[in-house]
Amino acid sequence: MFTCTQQPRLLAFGYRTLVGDSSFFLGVTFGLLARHGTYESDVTMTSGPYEPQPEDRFTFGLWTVGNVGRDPFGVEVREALDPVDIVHRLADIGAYGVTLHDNDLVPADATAAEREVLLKRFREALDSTGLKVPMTTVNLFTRPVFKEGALTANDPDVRRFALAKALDAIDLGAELGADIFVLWGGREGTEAHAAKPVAEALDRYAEAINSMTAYIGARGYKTRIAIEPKPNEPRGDILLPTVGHALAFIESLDSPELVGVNPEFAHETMSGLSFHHGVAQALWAGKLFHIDLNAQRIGRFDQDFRFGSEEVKEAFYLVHLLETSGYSGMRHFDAHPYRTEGPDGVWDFARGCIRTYLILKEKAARFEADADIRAALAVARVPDLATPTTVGDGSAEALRAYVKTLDEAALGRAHYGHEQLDQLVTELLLGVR
Ligand code: GLT
Ligand code: MN
Ligand code: MN
Repeated sequence: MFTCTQQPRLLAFGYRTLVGDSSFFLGVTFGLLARHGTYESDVTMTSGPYEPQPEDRFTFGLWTVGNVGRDPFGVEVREALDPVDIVHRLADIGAYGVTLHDNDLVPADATAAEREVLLKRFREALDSTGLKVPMTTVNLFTRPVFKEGALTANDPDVRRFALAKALDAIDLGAELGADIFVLWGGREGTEAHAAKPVAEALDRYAEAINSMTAYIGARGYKTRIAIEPKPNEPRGDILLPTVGHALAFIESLDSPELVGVNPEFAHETMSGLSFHHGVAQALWAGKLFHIDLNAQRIGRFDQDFRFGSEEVKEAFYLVHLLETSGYSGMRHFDAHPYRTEGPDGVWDFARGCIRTYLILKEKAARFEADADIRAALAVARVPDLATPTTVGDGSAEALRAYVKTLDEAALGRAHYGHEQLDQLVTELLLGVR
């Protein structure tokens, strides 16, 4: 049983932000304060192999555990949480850090003085818990001004407004020590296709990101930008819909080295794609700057479920990939508790994300150590994939001469043992190996 006692704290003013389908509202009036907040967290830390360590790099967005359960058909079902409380509760469950949109912490209409008060009390919570802010992002989707687009809106004034907001958010991230700035273009798209010529919109998207990287350079920040692809929702179609689209787009930018991707499990799965394939290609390109972990079934709305709660085999391959590839970035959960949950369920959800990751990490280690699986991998000729294809001096002639010695029919009769290999993986995941 862990008990966390918080210091009395000052909430500077009524504080509302809207993030996608989440809403944080702390109804405390400016100057009023007086909440002697003491809470007893009922977090029971699991002893055993599934306890997070700082080096596991588990992070959560303020908008994830803070999600109040609103959906397109129903209102909030949970009380909004104070970001300071979230920091303490995340520390209790062993998270490494917390992430945020600009307006999760600082309401858009806050004065400079109010911004400072909010930042100060948030920083105090970070200092007292040791939690880090490795990533921040910008909300370019909630407010009416962005209904036709933000960085790719047809109206240049809307684009200017969005770009200035993004630059302010980059400043906020730098102040909090974040070195990753996520750009999720939820409103960059259209329903009425005649209204959005894609090539021009991509020109404007590139122009905006070039302005951001120029700004980062001019300010001397260590910030790198991570584009988060999504195929649809809230727009009918969103620009840069998949990891592949984003990777190709990045190469057209002025400073491609400063821009990578933030793939999300749910978003690639919505497109019917294998998430771990997309992540593997991002790693291969040196572009996996950050990752959003959650769960999703193909063909559904963006479900943002607890990590590993759906598509568990895909989740396993993803964890195996991250743990064997040398990826040293954050394991960021961008998921929501089910709408059925009250305050305690939120933390069951958060602990579940971490626990499932660690269980799958253990499965990944077992996969590596399992002699039968190693033998099956050899039958599948996996080690031979590392052998270069070219032969001799690499010329076409050397290749043709070599191929003359081959027996095509024999190659066509080869046995790869995929059924056995996949059954072994399935049994590993089902807990009988
Ligand atoms: C929003 C979206 C997420 C993005 C967040 C970053 S906002 O909640 O659904 O996938 O990662 O802007
Ligand atoms: Mn996301
Ligand atoms: Mn999502």
